[in-house]
Amino acid sequence: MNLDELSRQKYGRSLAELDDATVYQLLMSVVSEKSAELPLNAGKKRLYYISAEFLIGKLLTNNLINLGLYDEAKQQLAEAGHDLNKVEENEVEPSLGNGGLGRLAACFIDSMATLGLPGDGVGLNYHFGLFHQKFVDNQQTTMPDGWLDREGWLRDENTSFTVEFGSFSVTSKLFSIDVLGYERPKKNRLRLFDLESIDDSLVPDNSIGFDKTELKKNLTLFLYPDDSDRNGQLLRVYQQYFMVSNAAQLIVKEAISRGCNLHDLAEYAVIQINDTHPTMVIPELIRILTEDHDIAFDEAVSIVRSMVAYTNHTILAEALEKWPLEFLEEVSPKIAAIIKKLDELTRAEFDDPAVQIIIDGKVHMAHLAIHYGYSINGVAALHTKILEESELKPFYDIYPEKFSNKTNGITFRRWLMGCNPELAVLLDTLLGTEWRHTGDVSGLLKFADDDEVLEQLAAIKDDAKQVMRDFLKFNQGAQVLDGSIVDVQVKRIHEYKRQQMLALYLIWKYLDIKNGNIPERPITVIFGGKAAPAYVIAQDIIHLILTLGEWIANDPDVAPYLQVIMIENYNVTAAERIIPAADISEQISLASKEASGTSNMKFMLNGAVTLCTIDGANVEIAELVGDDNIYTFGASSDEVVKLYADGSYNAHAYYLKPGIKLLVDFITNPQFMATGNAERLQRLHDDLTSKDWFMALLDLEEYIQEKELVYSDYEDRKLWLKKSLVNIAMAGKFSSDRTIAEYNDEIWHLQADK
Ligand code: GLS
Repeated sequence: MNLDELSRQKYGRSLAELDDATVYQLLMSVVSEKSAELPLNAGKKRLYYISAEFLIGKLLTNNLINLGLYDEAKQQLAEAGHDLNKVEENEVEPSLGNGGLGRLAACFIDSMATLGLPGDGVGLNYHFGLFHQKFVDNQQTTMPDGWLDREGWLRDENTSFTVEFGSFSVTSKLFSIDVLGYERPKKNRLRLFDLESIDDSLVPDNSIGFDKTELKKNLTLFLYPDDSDRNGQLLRVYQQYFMVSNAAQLIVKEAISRGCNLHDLAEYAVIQINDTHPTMVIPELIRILTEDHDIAFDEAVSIVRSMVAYTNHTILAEALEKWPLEFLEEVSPKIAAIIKKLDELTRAEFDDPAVQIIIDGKVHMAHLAIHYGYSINGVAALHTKILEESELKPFYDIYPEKFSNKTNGITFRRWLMGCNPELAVLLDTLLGTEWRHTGDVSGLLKFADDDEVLEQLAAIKDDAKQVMRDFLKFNQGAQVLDGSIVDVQVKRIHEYKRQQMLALYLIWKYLDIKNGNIPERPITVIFGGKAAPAYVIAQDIIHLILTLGEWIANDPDVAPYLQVIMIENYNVTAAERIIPAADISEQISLASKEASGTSNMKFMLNGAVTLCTIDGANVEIAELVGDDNIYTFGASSDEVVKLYADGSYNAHAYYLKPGIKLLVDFITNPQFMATGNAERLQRLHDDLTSKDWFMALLDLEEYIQEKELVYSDYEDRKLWLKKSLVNIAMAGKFSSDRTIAEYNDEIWHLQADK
């Protein structure tokens, strides 16, 4: 690849003469052409990973890495005076996901391609994504995220299917994005279904409101459209059926083209459903086999049952979907009829009311997936244990052999090689380049007492902090304090993740500094994340954080030592700039509630030290790094489960503790309130003092203590750098290549292509 020559051919100018936007176009066309030439991973059996979300992030750097062109491109650009990071600013990030669930799907398709496993991601091509977050008056506002206009990776597959709903039908249109494996000669795809009759003009420029009843025009406008009313809920069911009907038709068509007679469909295809959103693929496949291919109902059920596997990603009731049967009857009477038949079959077999599919007129999607799939897995050891022993115990008692754990992972291509190239190069120097293929970075451990290596790690962290500073400055004009410790909590805003607990700590710290206790060094606390538009308290939490940030910035006694930055529109791109710079990784969910978490893994791999509750994959991180290299606090998952079971948590009693009351009441202190939105702050205060469903006050005192310990340990430079090194060295387990190899060995049984 000679970029200068290509530039001259294409634009009649040298590479040095191009502006960054044109350099981006040039690189993008080089990468697209190379990937278009790659054949697909082939094999008799293919995997279809169906997911409502794929949070894939920008693709240029990732694809350059996977094609083995990254170093070359970077060097040629540098010689011509260009910086790849700057060039990349011209790429728009696809808006196809929300949080960890969607990012996991993206890591998984990357790992599938890297392992040469024949399989594709299948989802929807949302025109305006989730939403674009903007802060106005210290509050979240939501705008359509019109990413498609400037996107260049989508390819039209010239494939369409008809999807029949109860009272009308629509035609789909299939697009795909190439998914490249790391230094692999073959590829997979992300297949994204769109709607022929989609109408972007339903969406105004500056709002995410639109006519939810115009189904022929709106099905692929937004991911997770507001479902606080009936029309919104119905729309979600329409979307889901649209997604899985297309997926099922695609699967059957492709299997037939590879020689399948449909009686043997399970030898040709396996489906992993990512959470419950794609569950209707089960009745839809049964429908296609019986209605279009004359296969008897019982046989169709047993075929489908041997090819669908389900991953559970949460125990939060709100996310375990239960749709009123009448909705399904409206969306697709045929699917509703099949679900009723399946429900009768399980009723005949099992007496326990808790395991039925239709309960009080509602269809429990997870129950459908467990009965009529062959595998169910949780996403971290603790989460799977909770599923087996409590949340899904009645199912585990029936089908113990269907249950397994698959601890999540992250792709090291994006979360190390791409976002932290300096660290990757240091690992190459110390360990050789094998780790790039195996994910095994444990060899680093032997340098734990090597001062030179520790100083190299420190220098890499400093450089990453500079990249972060530039990003925050460019993105939102934020000025990070010089020489500060960087303490980060980035993830969807949700009460169970307890951003409000970190906010209460910040109030404590603010008051402590006001009392004259000046920290050893400045502290920068960074938040990032979106709140669902219908989730009022989550938006109140954002408001508290932003108001607090402003309050502190305006107080000259405190501002030099403490700052709070909330990243606007947190996304994959922001994560890539922030995570390598972090010193402290905040993983402070209420124990039992975070199924796994994956930012914990990304931070660890980039040398941050974790401050956490014993929840999700934190448990496995703690086991790997040992007590000296992690900070844990708070009630255990068993204790929390018990508090919920006996209803004995009393938020008000905790609030009345003097040390806590002072902090919580700060939220409604008249001067503070006057700088923000009184209604929001009052509501949050009331919630914390009377309900506090996710028990932020329960762990607050211990959290404050542990944070102080973390900050003081940070001052022991050598000790801290060693902790950081151990974290990097032990992160190998969390490569998504390991996770996907486990899925394949234990669930999918695909033959890897050469
Ligand atoms: C989630 C969980 O909340 C995360 O803990 C988990 O890491 C992720 C991927 O398994 O799935 N479940 C969910 O509904 N959204 C998530 O991010």
